[in-house]
Amino acid sequence: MVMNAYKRYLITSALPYANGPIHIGHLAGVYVPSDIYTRYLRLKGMDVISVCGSDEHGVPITIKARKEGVSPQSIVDKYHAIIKKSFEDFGITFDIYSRTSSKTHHEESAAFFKKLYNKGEFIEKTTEQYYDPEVNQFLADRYITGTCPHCSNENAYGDQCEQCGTSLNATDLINPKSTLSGAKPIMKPTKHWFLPLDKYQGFLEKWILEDHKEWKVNVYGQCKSWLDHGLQPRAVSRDLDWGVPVPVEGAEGKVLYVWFDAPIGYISATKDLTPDWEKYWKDPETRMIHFIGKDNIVFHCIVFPAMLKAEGSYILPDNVPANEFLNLEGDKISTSRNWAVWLHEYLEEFPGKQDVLRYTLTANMPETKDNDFTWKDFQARNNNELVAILGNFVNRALVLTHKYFEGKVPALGELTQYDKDALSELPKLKQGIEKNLELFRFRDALRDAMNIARLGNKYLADTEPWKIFKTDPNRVATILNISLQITANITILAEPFLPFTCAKLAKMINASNLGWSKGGDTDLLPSGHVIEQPALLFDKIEDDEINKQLAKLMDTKLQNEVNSKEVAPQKEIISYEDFIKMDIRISKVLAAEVVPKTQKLLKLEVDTGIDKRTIVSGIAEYFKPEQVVGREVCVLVNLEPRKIRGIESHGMILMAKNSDDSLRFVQPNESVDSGSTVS
Ligand code: B3M
Ligand code: ZN
Repeated sequence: MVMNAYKRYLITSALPYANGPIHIGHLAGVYVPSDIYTRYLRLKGMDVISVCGSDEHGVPITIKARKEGVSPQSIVDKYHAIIKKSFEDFGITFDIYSRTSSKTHHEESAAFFKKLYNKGEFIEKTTEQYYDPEVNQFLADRYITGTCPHCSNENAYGDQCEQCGTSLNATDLINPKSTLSGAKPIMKPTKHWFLPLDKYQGFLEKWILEDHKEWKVNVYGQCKSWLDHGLQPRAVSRDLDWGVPVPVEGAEGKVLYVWFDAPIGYISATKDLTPDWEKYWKDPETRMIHFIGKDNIVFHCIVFPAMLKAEGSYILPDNVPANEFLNLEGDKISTSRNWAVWLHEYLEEFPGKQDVLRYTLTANMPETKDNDFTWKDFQARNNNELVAILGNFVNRALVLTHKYFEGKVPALGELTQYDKDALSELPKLKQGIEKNLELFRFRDALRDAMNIARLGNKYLADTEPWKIFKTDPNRVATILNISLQITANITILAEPFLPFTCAKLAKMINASNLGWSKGGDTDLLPSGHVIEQPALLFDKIEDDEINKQLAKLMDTKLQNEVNSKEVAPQKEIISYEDFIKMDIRISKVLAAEVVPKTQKLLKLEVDTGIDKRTIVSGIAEYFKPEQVVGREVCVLVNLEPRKIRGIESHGMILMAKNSDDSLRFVQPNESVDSGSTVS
C-alpha cells in the first residue's frame, strides 16, 4: 500500500526472550532493520512510535531458571537489564522498551483473554497431554523433546523443530522424552482453551494471499503454506506456574500460552508509553509494521491477526518484513551453545564502534536467505569500506577546506558539465534509498547511501584539487564547495544506518539541523559557513583484534565438545530418610580373584571395619586382582545379600563411571580408618 496514505506509524520489533543476552543474529534479523526504518520515518517527520520489550514468560525462561537453580523472576530481571542497556548503548531507539512481567502487561493480556472468552471465541476442550510421572508435571512445549516427524532431528522440541523450522505439537514427536527427568511421558487429561484458527481461514486467505501480495516472498510463502495445509484450533493456555494466570474460574495452575500473551506485549508497551495509545492501535490510518525473524512468521501473520480480528477493535499489521537467519562463521548461532557474538560483549570490546557492527550487519542482512557473519568480513567492511571510502572522502574534503580556505565553505564558481552530473546524482541516490527502505531492502538502501561517498571519492580523484590550487584557486573553491555539499548529504542520508557517525559528522560540518527533506539538495552549506577541525570517523581494525575474536570462538567450540558428552539426567528426588538408610563404610580390600569361568566378576574379601566379608563386583574387565588388593574403597554394607554365580555377595563397592566409560573407585582422598561411615 502507498505509505503516504497513512497518518502515523506503529513499529514493533519481536520481543526478545529474557533468557539470554542479545546477539548479532537478533540484531541483523530484527532490531537493526527496525531501527533503520524507524529512524528514517522520524527523520521524515512522521508520527511514529517504535515499541519493544522483553518476553519474560514461556518455557525457555523456566528451563533456564531450573538449570541455574534460581527463580524465573530473577532470570528475567537479570537479562531484561542486560538487554535493555545493550540496546540503548547500541543506539536502537525504541520509544519504549517494556517487559511482559509488568503489571500493565498482566492486566492487558488477561483482559484480552477475558474479552475473547466472554465473546465465546474460544473452544474449551479436555485433551490428553504429555505428563512426566516422575516429577508430576505436564510437559508443555520445550519440556519435551523427541524426533521430528519431518526431518528426523532427534532433538526437536514439543513446539518446534529448530532444524527444519516446522512448528509442532508435542504429540507429533516420535520417541518423546521429558527434558525434566528423561522419563518417557504418559498421557493425562487436562482442560485448555483453544483459538479456532480454522474459523479465520477464509478471512486470512483473502487478507494475506489477495490483499498483501506485496509482502516479502519468504513471508508470503510461509503464510501460503500454512493456509494451504488448513488451519487448526490452537491451545492458548498451558499447565505451567510461570506466566499470566488464565483469568477464569476453574483454571488453577494454568497460564496463558506465551505466544498468546507476548504479542499483546506490543499493546501493553504502547499503553505504558502514551495515554494516547489507542490511536496507534485502533485507527485504520495507523500503519502497523512488525519486524521479526523468520521463526516468528506464523505467530505474527496468522495467530496474532486472528486474535486481533476476534477481539474486534484493533487494526492489523500492514506488513511483516521478516528476515531469515544470520549464521556465525558458517555455523548456526545458538544461545545454549554460546555460539554467538554477544552485543554487550561487543560494546565492551569495541568501544565507540557501534556503527561498524551496524554497517556490517546491514550489508550482510539475511533479507532473502540465511547469511553468514565472519570476523574477516567485519574487518574488511571496516577497513575497505568505512575507512577507505566514507572516512577517506569526508576527511579529504574537510582537510582540504581547512588547508586552502581556513575552514570556511568556499564560494561556488561556474559549474562544469562534470560538476552538474555529479550533483545531479544526489537526488537520485536519495530516491534510491527511500525506495529501497520502503520495500524493506536495507542492503540496497545502504549501498545507495555508501554510493554518495563513492561519488565524492570519485569526484575528488577525477578533479584533483590538490594539483591545481596554485594555478586555479577558484576552480578548487568550486570543487570543495561541491565536496562539502556531498558531505552534508551523507550526514543526512546515511543517518538511519550510521547514526553515531552522522552525529559526529554533523558536528564537524557545524550543521545539526539538516532534515531528511533537505537530502539531495546541493546548497546545504552556504559559502562562508565555518566547519570544525576534522577528526577521523573510523580507524583501521588490525589483525590481532580479529584473531582475538576468532580465538574466543575456538574456545567455545572446544568447550562445546567437552559439554556434549552426555550426562545422565537427575533421578527422582528422594527424602533425607531414604538417604540415611544407606550404610556406606570405608573398607579395605584384603584379597581379590576372578570368579572362575567369568570375565567380568571379581570375588573380593574386604575388611569393612565391622567384619570381614565377601563381595562380588563386576569390575574384572577394568581391574586386575592385583590392582585392587590393598585399596581403600567405599562399600554399601547394608545391601541385601545376593547370590552371584553361586557366591553370596554382601554389599556393593561404589564406583564412578567416566564419560569414556572407564571405571574409577570412589575412595577418600586421604587414608581413613576402615569402618568409618560415609554420609
Ligand atoms: N520471544 C520469540 C523469539 O525471540 C519471541 C518473540 C515474541 S514477539 C511477540 O524468537
Ligand atoms: Zn524437523
